[in-house]
Amino acid sequence: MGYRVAVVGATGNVGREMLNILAERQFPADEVVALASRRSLGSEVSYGDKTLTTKDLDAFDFTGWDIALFAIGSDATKIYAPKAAKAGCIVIDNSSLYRYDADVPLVVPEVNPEAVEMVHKKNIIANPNCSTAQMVVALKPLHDRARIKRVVVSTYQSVSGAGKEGIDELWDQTKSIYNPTDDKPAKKFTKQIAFNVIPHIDVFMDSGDTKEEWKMVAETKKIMDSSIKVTATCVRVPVFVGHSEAINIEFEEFLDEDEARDILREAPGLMVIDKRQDGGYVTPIECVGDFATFISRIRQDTTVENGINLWCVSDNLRKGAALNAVQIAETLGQRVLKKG
Ligand code: 11C
Repeated sequence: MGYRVAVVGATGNVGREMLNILAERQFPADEVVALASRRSLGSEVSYGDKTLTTKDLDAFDFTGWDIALFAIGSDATKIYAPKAAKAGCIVIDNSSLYRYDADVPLVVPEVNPEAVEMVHKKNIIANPNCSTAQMVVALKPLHDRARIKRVVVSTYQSVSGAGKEGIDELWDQTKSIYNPTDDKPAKKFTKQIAFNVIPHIDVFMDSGDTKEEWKMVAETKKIMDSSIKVTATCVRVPVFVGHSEAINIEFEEFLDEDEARDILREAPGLMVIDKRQDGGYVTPIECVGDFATFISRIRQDTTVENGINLWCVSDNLRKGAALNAVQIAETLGQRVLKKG
């Protein structure tokens, strides 16, 4: 006997990827339902070789459903996630609403799979922000070996992190550059994104950091180790899919670059492509549609006592969102629900 799974927000970029990944990974589902707001009601979405017609989230009764993968904004999640959880359906939530709640585990299965076992406190598990998820997969095996003291990360984040409107804005502005009569002013982003970069993701906080930068700090501490210091600069770049990160890591113990490369090669969820030659590294366009987080440019940072630099790239709609959510569902099945 398998699981009954609801995908909430099934017509969005992340919801569609959740359905693709459930099918690709042959998640043991007896039944899958696609739920959406009334606005997208009746839309068709693919689930493997099947087509599902979306049902009305507002009228849906979660009783008897095992798992709901939520990919709607925090405001709607606030209404529907407690309803599902109360009905006995475990919510795996991609929004930021519950991530910092002490009674809600924040899980990246390669890093802290055991955290799913505290799901029963609220029947909710949170999925981290995309930029955090790929980073902690890379940091964890290195931390286990040499204890990380401090991380300095600069991100290069694709427009799909800002949803369909972000994708459309990059596309429209890029086309309009060649047709000056068809001006496309910035709407979703605060400045022109085509042929530009914008050092601003999410809202500004009193500290001067943006919320995206704050999330990388808070989530890394919750998922991995509260003693790790993280400082981040998050930048939007004109790339459709795939977030990249330049990560500088300081350890308590010395870690040689070759040993770091060997550790990363063996670690779950990672693929090391690191040849010190033209093109011997991964760029975002090459990681689209993949499950792995790619690591390149591993090298010693000799300006500090025990430092390593690396380059980390992943599909933000997959490891950064839908894949991690499905992996949480798999982990939940193995460790908690144990059906079949
Ligand atoms: C971005 N990382 O690239 C964001 C999107 O907290 O889940 C995901 C925001 C979140 O804009």
